[in-house]
Amino acid sequence: MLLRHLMKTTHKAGFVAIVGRPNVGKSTLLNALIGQKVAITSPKPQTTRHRISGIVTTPDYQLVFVDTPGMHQGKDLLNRTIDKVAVSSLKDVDIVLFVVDRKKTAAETHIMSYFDTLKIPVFLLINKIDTLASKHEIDELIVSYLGAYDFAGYYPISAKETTHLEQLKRDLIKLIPEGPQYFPTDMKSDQSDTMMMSELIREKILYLTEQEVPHAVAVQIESLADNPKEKTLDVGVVIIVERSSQKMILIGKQGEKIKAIGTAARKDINQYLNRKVHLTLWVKVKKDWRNRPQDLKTFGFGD
Ligand SMILES: Nc1nc2c(ncn2[C@@H]2O[C@H](COP(=O)(O)OP(=O)(O)OP(=O)(O)O)[C@@H](O)[C@H]2O)c(=O)[nH]1
Ligand SMILES: [Mg+2]
Repeated sequence: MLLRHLMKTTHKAGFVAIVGRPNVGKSTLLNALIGQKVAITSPKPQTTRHRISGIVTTPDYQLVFVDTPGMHQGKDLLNRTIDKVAVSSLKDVDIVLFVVDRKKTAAETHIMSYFDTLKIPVFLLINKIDTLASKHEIDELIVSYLGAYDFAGYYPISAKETTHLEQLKRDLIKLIPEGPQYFPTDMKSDQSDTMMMSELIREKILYLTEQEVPHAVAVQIESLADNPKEKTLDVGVVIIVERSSQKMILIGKQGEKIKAIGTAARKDINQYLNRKVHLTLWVKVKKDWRNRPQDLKTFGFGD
């Protein structure tokens, strides 16, 4: 009787890394698994730049999902620094989810080479199955990965439509070890409110600008102040770009672009913080910041 009671109360805890090429849907998957938006997503590659954990807590277990930047062997220092973040996330986790959205190519093979030294289960997740026409297409995709790595499981999913995610979660819970609850029950993410604010602003820039501009941007929250008179949180934001031509694009004709970015970001931040915010956006040029180690450090990149 006592033994049964003890067995029933055994608590499990595990860390699960989400890795893959840019734009395959890793952050969309993270949000779907957590059940709320903890990471920004966009149709443009290289959306995620930092490791972000999302946390699922129940009385019986805690699953910590670690979203990572898409791995893609980029050339500039920022991208190389970001790639290292993804690779280092493979250490210190219990399970890896390798997300793909197409048949195996050299890019996927390169990522799989990092799995060779791992002694933990790696699941292959075939995402975006809502865009595939038939089961036959899904099978063909899986077949292209057979023999490339000894995956612990194959999961056709749709992060966008949350297809087959419950099955995936159930299997993860089976594999994670016994362990304590590492994070408080109500904590959904390890990202601070300030970080999330700057990410939401960057998300709007990803949606509202084109070509190299979104990737040349860093967003920094410079000041936060309660405004009791207006009952708002006043937020001063600096958007850093690499060239004055990018600054002009970001501001737009008669400031239209920056205004649209501010309006869209304000709406999301209001909702996220559940309070009214007032954003003041400044655009500054910092030449070639993506290749300057000191600037990267200042903007919080690296491990
Ligand atoms: N149709 C469909 N689209 C999806 C699915 N999952 C993600 N997407 C879309 O794919 C795009 C990229 O999604 P993200 O979640 O930002 O991708 P990511 O892998 O985190 O990208 P990086 O952070 O750049 O590495 C977005 O437009 C998503 O809406 C899916 O299951 N089906
Ligand atoms: Mg992402």
